[in-house]
Amino acid sequence: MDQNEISAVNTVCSKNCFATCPLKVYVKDDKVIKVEGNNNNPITRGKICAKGRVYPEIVNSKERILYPLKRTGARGEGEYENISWDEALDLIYMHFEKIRREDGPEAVLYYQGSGNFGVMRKYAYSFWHQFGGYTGTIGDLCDPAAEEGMKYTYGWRTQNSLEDLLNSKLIILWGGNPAHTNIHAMYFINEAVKNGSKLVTIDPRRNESSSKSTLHIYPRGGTDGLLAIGIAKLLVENSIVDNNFIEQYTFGFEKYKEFLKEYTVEEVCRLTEVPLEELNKLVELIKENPKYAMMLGYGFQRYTNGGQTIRAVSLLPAITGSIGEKGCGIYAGESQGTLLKWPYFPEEPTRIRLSIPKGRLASEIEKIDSPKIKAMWVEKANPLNSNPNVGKLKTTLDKLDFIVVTDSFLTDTAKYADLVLPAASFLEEDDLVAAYGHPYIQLKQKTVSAPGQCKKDREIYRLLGERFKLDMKYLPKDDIEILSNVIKYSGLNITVEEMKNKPYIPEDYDEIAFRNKDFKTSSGKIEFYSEDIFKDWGVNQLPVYEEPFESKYSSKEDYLKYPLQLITAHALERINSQFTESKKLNDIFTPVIHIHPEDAKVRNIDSGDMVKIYNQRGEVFVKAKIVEGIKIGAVNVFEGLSESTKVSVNNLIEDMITDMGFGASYHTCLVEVKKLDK
Ligand SMILES: Nc1nc2c(c(=O)[nH]1)N[C@H]1C(S)=C(S)[C@@H](COP(=O)(O)OP(=O)(O)OC[C@H]3O[C@@H](n4cnc5c(=O)[nH]c(N)nc54)[C@H](O)[C@@H]3O)O[C@H]1N2
Ligand SMILES: Nc1nc2c(c(=O)[nH]1)N[C@H]1C(S)=C(S)[C@@H](COP(=O)(O)OP(=O)(O)OC[C@H]3O[C@@H](n4cnc5c(=O)[nH]c(N)nc54)[C@H](O)[C@@H]3O)O[C@H]1N2
Ligand code: SF4
Ligand SMILES: [Mo]
Repeated sequence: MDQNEISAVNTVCSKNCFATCPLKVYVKDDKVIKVEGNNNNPITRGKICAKGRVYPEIVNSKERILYPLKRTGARGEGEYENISWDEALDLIYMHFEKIRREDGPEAVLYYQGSGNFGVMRKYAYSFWHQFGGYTGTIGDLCDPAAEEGMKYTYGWRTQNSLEDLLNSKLIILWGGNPAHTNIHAMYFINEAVKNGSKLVTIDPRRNESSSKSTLHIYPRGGTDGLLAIGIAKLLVENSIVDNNFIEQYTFGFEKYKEFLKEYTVEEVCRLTEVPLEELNKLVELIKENPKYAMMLGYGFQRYTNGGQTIRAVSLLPAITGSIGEKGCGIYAGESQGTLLKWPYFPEEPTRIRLSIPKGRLASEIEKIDSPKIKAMWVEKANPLNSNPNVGKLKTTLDKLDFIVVTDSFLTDTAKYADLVLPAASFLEEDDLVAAYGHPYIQLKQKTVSAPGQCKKDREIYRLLGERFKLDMKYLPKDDIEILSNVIKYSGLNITVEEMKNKPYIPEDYDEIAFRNKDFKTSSGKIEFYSEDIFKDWGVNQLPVYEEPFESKYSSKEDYLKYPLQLITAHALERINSQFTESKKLNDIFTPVIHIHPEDAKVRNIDSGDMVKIYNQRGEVFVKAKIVEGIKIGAVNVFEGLSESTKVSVNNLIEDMITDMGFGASYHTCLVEVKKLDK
């Protein structure tokens, strides 16, 4: 092809985002010049967000790391010299081999984040298994409390198709903000509302998805489990119950009914700070529409009680039999990733120590012994920005002998590394990506060559394997051959060639989740009462409410000093810590703290004032923005802002984990806010 011609390549956005949009990427002279949505997916309908459109700016950015970098300054300073790949591999070999010999392979912590999705992530284990072992993480920063909560209640996580929202007369959006985080779901919600559906939103913030809601409920953060108990009580007391459904398809309802008696509605209203009229309004709406759609976000499971909260909330539709039919059900994300099977695992060594919860990295690295962690490998992650308790994590990481980070940018974490390896971007590789917001599996096609000396993570592992004299030959060198084999091994009825133009949907995909009431719990039913949850996590079989670890009632002394509850919702212009390199996005997005007028007034704060947000763990400086639509006593700063913008909100958050799933409990956090002198 003529080098000056513009070509369009079909690929997919593989960032950690519900949407997983198919993209049309325009390329000229091996450079990405423009990105558009691809029309070939009925859910995404050719639409993409502003982040998708700034990819040319990101992948062509002057800030991209193009060579392996060896640290020359102190950790965190960002002083590096360029070195060759040969030197970089030698350095890794020298450190890792010594550690493996003297301390054992478990002295290396392997840390993989969610910066880029695709089945090729599994390639890493070809190296780590043959290395003889490692220490790995358990749980996740994201939503494992939701995953576990759903598992013990419904057996697994799935949802009706997004199109089916158009059949819902009532949609309850609970602790989610799809206008930012799941734009295609928001489209279907808006269409449903246009057609006359009612929308209820439940969030301590009147969030960006609430504008069309008929009812917005502002619970005190972390009390949603209790709120759900209150609603369940009112449903049961008013006989808004589908007894047939309950009898046939659920387990433990009688015990649950007894359990509801332990709570009074007055207590629910007092602790959740939701007025009884609002509870009644919601119950009235459910009475009118007992079959409704409930969309769960992740914001309300980022608390120490997150798993039980998800159980309490997700049980509500079961009470009115609102499961397994058109226009109803729970939207909790898809689990299509499990359909992609990786055929290339070398034999698993016995010395894999999976023991450090990602959400407690700061505290656990130091505690672990025999052997102690000496080195760390970080890929697709930015823990010094994304993980809780960043201040403590810095101190912890500073004690390690050797840190390797692979990334495209000199992130907060990369600045702590001894060696930074230049990663190819997602537009420079082939892969298969399963979405979690819709059921399609799509092909990510390489659109351009990786610039400079950048390499795909898997190429890095191949080189490393060869340097360690491991057997890397069993993995085909050609990525398309690997993907073809994944497709065959996973039993998908499609070829890589066909996927270039169309997304894949499994033949047995059903747009109605649980149509056959096939709940994969121990009892085969929806479990109001779960024996397994007690056995596996030591929590109550019933969704008992517990105050979050740090709150107005559970840590009264702290509350006197830090009386505001900090929420860190996800921003429209970011995917977690990513996209800070885009000037176009930075121009439209300034870090601020949202604060209620009454909370601002007593602190003498006006919109635009610089304020300090602080607590016992750290401090952060931002501008204030006074907003009516936030609960009194709660403040919000969007998460994921880079330290280079002087906002690292995770300085303020304790590295506590959730009641199940080893999740991070980001929203369990009290702070105070103070106006800064000009
Ligand atoms: N644009 C964009 N899209 C994204 C991401 C991103 O960073 N940016 N990240 C992706 C990832 S990794 C994830 S996990 C998802 C997250 O997707 P969402 O769950 O939709 O997003 P969050 O902002 O975490 O939380 C949603 C809402 O929960 C509210 N909330 C906080 N505490 C409580 C509470 O106690 N009760 C209730 N009822 N609500 C509460 C917050 O105010 C927020 O509006 O989005 C994905 N999509
Ligand atoms: N306060 C607060 N903090 C949060 C949250 C919150 O709600 N509140 N949400 C949390 C959630 S839900 C999540 S999922 C986490 C995510 O946190 P992380 O797992 O850290 O993910 P990202 O910030 O998306 O990306 C991390 C890095 O991956 C790099 N990267 C991208 N693609 C590649 C690649 O192909 N190879 C390599 N080697 N690197 C690549 C990016 O440049 C980026 O620096 O953040 C969490 N942090
Ligand atoms: S970030 Fe999300 S919404 Fe934006 S293009 Fe990527 S997948 Fe689509
Ligand atoms: Mo996430």
